[in-house]
Amino acid sequence: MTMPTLRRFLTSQAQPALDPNLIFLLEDVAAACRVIARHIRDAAFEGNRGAMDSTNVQGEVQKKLDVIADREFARICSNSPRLAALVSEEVEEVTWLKDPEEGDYLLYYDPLDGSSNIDVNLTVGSIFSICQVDRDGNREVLIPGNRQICSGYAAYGPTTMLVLSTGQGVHGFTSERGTGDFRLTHPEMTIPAETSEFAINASRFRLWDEPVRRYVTEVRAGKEGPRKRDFNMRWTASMVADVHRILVRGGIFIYPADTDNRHDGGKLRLLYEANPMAFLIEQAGGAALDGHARLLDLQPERPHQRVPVILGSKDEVERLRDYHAAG
Ligand code: P6P
Repeated sequence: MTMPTLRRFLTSQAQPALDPNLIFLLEDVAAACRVIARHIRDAAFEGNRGAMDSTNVQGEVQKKLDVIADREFARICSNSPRLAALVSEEVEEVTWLKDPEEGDYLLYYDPLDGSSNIDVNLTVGSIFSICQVDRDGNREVLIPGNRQICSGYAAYGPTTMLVLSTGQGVHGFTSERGTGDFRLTHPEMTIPAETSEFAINASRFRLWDEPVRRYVTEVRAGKEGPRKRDFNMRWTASMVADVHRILVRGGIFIYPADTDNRHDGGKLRLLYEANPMAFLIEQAGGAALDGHARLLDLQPERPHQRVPVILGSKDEVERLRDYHAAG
């Protein structure tokens, strides 16, 4: 079958067969993403554009669709067999669904990432990560990214895509008109080691440390500069869209610590943004660091902990790592 459905793909994985309960959970995540895509599409007709008069645990003003997306994730996934807890960007506390047993799953998610793009009709996404309970009764959710079982994202753009990895490469599925089924359209997504495209919010130049300023100054200098080739810049203010572009054609994504966000640890959240994206990037042959260390090796200290993020094409990520090491 050339474009198997998500279920056919997951059940026919040649590598060690996936736990049926993980397949059930991934199908529930996919269902939640399909429902969220419909809410986004119909938001203008259902009075769901714009902001709530509330803020989330991050201190960010919540969009109506942030709240709806979080509610749909919880509603659709909570009955998944062997799912023990939910960790959501929109909810301060961990939601325990059952007494954890060894092998149960933990679902971490950013239900609607980049939601500031919603009202201007640009691509947004949902990001998810799945880990496992390592022993009966262990209510620990602060698990390093190198123990993720699976991660992925939905991209709500010109098409609705689901991109995920269960540790056997990265694969992209597109929701087809009519049934809404996710069908395999982007098998084995890989990232070239070399790239000439970088993604960073350049308006923050004055806030960056010297290694990042050096890197961006050099790539902006183009072929007349030390890199001896021209670079292109993209910044969508939607991590899902920027990471998807990198998985499709390469690139480097940089959200560094800076003088404005350093006291928070950075901008992006470790458990449900950095770790799931880092898992995908590494599975696709790229690299993902906090500037010095491998993101997947960081020991989380808080559920909503923030970290610096540098990820994408290996040659560029390692160059920026070397600049950080040189200070
Ligand atoms: P800035 C969206 O709010 C987000 O968490 C990521 O999706 C995105 O990469 C980043 O923040 C955008 O940050 O500083 O450009 O608004």
